[in-house]
Amino acid sequence: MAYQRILTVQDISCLGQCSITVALPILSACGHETCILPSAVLSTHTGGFGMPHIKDLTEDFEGILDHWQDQKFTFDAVYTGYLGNTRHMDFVKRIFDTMLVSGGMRIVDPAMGDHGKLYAGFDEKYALAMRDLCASADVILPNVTEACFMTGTPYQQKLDEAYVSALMEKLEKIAPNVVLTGIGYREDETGVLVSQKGTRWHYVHRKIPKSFHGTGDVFASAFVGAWQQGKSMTDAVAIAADYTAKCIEKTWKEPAHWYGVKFEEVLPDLIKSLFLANL
Ligand code: PXL
Repeated sequence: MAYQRILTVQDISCLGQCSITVALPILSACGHETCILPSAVLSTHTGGFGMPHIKDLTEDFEGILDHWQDQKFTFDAVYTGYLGNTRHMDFVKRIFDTMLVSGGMRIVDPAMGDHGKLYAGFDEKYALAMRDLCASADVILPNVTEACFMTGTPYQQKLDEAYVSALMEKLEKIAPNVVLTGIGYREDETGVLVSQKGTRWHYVHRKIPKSFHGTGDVFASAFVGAWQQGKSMTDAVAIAADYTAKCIEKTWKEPAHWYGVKFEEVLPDLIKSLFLANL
């Protein structure tokens, strides 16, 4: 088992099953030491609870990073999600440049939008700064909305292969490995289109006709956990996509649980697919 020290940089949404409250348990379940750098503390995520209380933590980054550098801490991988403002990105670049072991992985989920729109509080300037951060990553995990904002592509809800291929071509110019989520060409299908150093493949799975906040974080965390566990990128994508689909299946028939997915009850399945199945 590959026990890795992974740093994840994203917000703490106190309630809402996204960002750090998802990444930490999933990475731990995947068998990794997980360190956190919270970009902000929000009473909830920004997707439907009204205006959350927000405590931005940018001012604390300098002191935290200085202490870590003083202690000579290093990480095997750094995985970023929802950040909140462009100043966080400069700190993330500093971490990429100074705190990764040799050969350590820089993984950026440009979490900033969905369904053709940016999340509340983000604008096109933020999206372009995120493109810049993605350009310093080894792997990026955008959905179609994020890919469109970073590449100046008009958003299209109904996808076809020509549109997706052109979008992927633009993303391949940003980062060497691209994991583009939410790609399906039929009503009942969705999937992940991957470009690993220019070699593309499409992992297709069943689409459940309901979407939830935080599923991008569930997928990205499981992908990072599996990939850092030594799985190939193909297997890590399949494991993460299957796990995310199971989380949605657990949740989608419960209208009261609209704000996130019940990822906890299917953690044993994720652990089995990592350590027991011969994938
Ligand atoms: O990646 C989802 C997410 C994370 N953090 C915050 C959010 C959202 C989605 O809305 O608002 C604060």
